[in-house]
Amino acid sequence: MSQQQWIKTTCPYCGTGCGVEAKLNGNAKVEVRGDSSHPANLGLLCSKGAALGDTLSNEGRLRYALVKGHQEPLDKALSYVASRLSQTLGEHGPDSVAFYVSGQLLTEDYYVANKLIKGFLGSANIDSNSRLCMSSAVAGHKRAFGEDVVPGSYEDLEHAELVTLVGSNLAWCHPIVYQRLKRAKLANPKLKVVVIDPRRTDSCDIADLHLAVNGGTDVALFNGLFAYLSEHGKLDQRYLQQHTEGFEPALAAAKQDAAQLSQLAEQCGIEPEALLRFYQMFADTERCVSVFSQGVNQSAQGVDKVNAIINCHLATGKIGKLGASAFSITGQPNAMGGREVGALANLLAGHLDYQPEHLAALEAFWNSPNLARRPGVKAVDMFAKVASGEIKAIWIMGTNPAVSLPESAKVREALLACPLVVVSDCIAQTDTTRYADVLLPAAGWGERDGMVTNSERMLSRQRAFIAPQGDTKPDWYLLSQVAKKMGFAEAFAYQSSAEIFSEHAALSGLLADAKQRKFDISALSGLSKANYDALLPQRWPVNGQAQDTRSLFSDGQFCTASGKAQLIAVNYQASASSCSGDYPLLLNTGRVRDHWHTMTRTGLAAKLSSHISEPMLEINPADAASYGLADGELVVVNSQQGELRVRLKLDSGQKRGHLFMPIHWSKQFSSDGVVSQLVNNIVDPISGQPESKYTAVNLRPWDYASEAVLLSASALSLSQCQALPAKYWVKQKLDDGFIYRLADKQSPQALAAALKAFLLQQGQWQSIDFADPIKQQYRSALVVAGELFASYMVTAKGEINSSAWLESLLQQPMSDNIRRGVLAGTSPAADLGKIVCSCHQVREQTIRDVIDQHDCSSAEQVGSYCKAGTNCGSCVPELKRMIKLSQVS
Ligand SMILES: Nc1nc2c(c(=O)[nH]1)N[C@H]1C(S)=C(S)[C@@H](COP(=O)(O)OP(=O)(O)OC[C@H]3O[C@@H](n4cnc5c(=O)[nH]c(N)nc54)[C@H](O)[C@@H]3O)O[C@H]1N2
Ligand SMILES: Nc1nc2c(c(=O)[nH]1)N[C@H]1C(S)=C(S)[C@@H](COP(=O)(O)OP(=O)(O)OC[C@H]3O[C@@H](n4cnc5c(=O)[nH]c(N)nc54)[C@H](O)[C@@H]3O)O[C@H]1N2
Ligand code: SF4
Ligand SMILES: [Mo]
Repeated sequence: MSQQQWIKTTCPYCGTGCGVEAKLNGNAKVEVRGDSSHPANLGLLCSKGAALGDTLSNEGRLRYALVKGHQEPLDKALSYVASRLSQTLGEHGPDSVAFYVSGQLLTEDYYVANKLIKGFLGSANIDSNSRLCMSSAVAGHKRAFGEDVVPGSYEDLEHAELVTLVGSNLAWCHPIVYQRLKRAKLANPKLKVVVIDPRRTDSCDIADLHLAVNGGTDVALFNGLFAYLSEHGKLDQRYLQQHTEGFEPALAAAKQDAAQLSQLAEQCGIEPEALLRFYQMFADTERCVSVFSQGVNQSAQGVDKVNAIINCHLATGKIGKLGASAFSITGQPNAMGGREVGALANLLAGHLDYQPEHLAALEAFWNSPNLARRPGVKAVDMFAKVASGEIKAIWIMGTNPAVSLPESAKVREALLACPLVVVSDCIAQTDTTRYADVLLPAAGWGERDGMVTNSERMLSRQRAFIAPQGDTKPDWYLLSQVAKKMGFAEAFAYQSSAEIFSEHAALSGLLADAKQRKFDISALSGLSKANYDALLPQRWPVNGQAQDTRSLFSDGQFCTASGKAQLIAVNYQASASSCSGDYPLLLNTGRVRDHWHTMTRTGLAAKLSSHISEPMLEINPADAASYGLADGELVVVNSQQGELRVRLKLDSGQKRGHLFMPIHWSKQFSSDGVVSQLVNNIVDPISGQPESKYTAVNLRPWDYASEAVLLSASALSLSQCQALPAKYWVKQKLDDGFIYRLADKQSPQALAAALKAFLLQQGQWQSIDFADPIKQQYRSALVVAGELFASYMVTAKGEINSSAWLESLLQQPMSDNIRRGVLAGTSPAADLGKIVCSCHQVREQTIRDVIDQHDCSSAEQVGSYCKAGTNCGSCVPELKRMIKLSQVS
């Protein structure tokens, strides 16, 4: 492999599945750019994709295997895993072992994990973090279409005249799909966009209508639409007759929820006129696409929500046509691949089900000695069984459940008590690797090779372009070695991902005639390694028949026994976790623009860490006022599951009574940021997906006395600092070090003394100090040989306005400058504020200055002066808000 050539691969983040080109430059740094030949993104990348090179540092990398904390040769560690798994199986049977896997594994890793546990260990206890993500969509698709099929493709957006985003913040979570939508809207002024989301998100920037619904009310809203369509003669009777079943009971149920528009609107928390306007838009537009994501799936009624949406599309025949589709947009880069290989407890493999004919075919195909014959446990139950001791060995790969599962404190306790916890990861220290008896070094993005499938069923290759570090190996290799050591050498003799993919493709053709299965890529089985390596992105099915894969079900033939789609009778139910006197507020959780999940990768990039540098709790200003709380204050938020401290952010885009907190901060980055410790583990009864968007909570002030900003050239273990009893802290990566934000109950003077004592424990440093006891300001720099090691400023609660001068110290080698900085508490460099445009690193103040100086009235104008917003466009909504603000003031 030549290191200097651009290698085509795929972005490892969201389900958009953008094509990326990467290469090593002369300084051993990885450069990336968008792949203009990839059909998903045509060369565009968002801020996270563009910063991929910055996340490939050696920092914190897991390079070698560890058994009980001691480094071991990989082969020895794998032997240990094999013997402990065999022993557990022998003593306690197949139900005592479990694999918890991830939509970030490649298809080949996923396939081998599923084959090993279901086909050879005899247990179906394999579940994926996709349970927390896509499982309601999977179940909804199966109920409606007979198979888990996303009917549409991104091209639908370019052909639609109404795109409704339901519980999807596309602008931040699928930025390149959002850019496609935005461009489509510019090209076709008839295209209307509706956003259904309790929050006013950046996706509302291009919305013609925003329905700020009460959390959890989508079934009622779509039932109302169904009833409206019926009442106004807008159903497609011919389509219903020829291609569907279940119409009458589904409509009757819908009508029960929708007796009166005014009542319905009140239940949904919106104006009747707005609701009516949406209903009219849907009724009067032929080509409608409803894009839905976690605001739909992550609900105790997630599957019903999915079917309530699909019902409206089926009843109007708005499906299976370019520009007309119900479009579940997947979260992770290979969530779809995981569904193909069946690595969820209730799926088998290759879209086969637990039924005798399918089991027999799979058993023969795998030559399986011990095929699991019934579904295993789903994620939340899996960890409950780990806690109760029924599961005694768990292998976690490519996911961080100590942060991402609901009631995360209980998950941590379960892992602590489990006799065997194996974790494969690329990063040595995560909240989950802490609990590992065996840590296996997994090859990461750039080092591994395989297939992913994006939201629109597009298979794309991830290709390696850097050498693996230390003993790191792809997950399929780790799994195959353990399988061999457990006595299954023949079935796991894989030498390459190409061989595994070929087997997976062949399996997808099993029983192809017996069922109208859409997932069939059997034409790709038997690909040579060279052809696999050269494979161009393509959408399934790939079964040797010429067909247009952009819109499936265009012939009105579905995958059910009758060939007809099913309308499902669903009724709105209030959430099981209701807001009441003790917990009057609804906590919603989700994502921010520049971070990915538990930050193990995006947290390494300074570029991505500045847009939002601290976890925050967003609240409507009127709610904050009624609690007597101010913007920027640290507060305590508590639920029945636990409590944490978080910085309050007033945001008029929040609905009254609703709060929002991001999911990204783990214990590696903060003392209190793990929001899942508050989230209840109520799940959808069909899909088992947790209701991550809905937890009843309460709020109160936190009485702290002092705050600090601490700069350090190297990472510090603040959680170990005994002198900080309250220990609120958050860590942020900078280019040359780290910045910590702290708060404490001690006086500023005591906090300053505690910090100094802690820092002096780290080495023999000379300190330069400033103290103003009247103003309660304390500043200090610790220097050795003219080099800054750490510096901090401490003030009373709420008095820290900026940390810019501290950050600027890192770039100054001269101790005189440092001394001046500490004494003055100001920086020679101006405070430019947070980064707004990550791609071009443009900060807030620069943008404000440009707006003022040039009297800008559009984001394009701002971009022409300072480049902000001119690459991925994700910050354009923020630029527009800044322009609006400047016009008001
Ligand atoms: N930047 C970034 N992008 C990502 C990810 C990331 O970590 N960071 N993760 C990826 C993954 S795995 C996923 S699954 C996707 C998720 O992508 P999205 O689903 O778009 O993201 P979320 O922020 O989880 O939630 C979407 C919206 O649902 C709204 N919502 C909450 N409750 C309700 C409700 O009851 N009804 C309705 N209609 N809306 C509601 C929330 O307010 C939120 O704005 O993002 C992917 N892309
Ligand atoms: N409250 C709340 N909770 C949520 C959500 C929410 O909206 N609200 N969203 C849920 C959703 S949709 C999702 S998808 C989950 C995501 O949650 P997680 O899957 O737990 O989050 P990640 O940080 O993506 O974890 C991936 C881990 O895999 C490691 N890794 C990366 N590449 C590889 C590899 O090639 N091999 C191996 N073995 N490891 C690798 C990373 O270092 C990291 O530790 O969170 C869920 N939890
Ligand atoms: S939209 Fe961004 S994060 Fe998602 S695949 Fe494309 S570049 Fe990666
Ligand atoms: Mo997800």
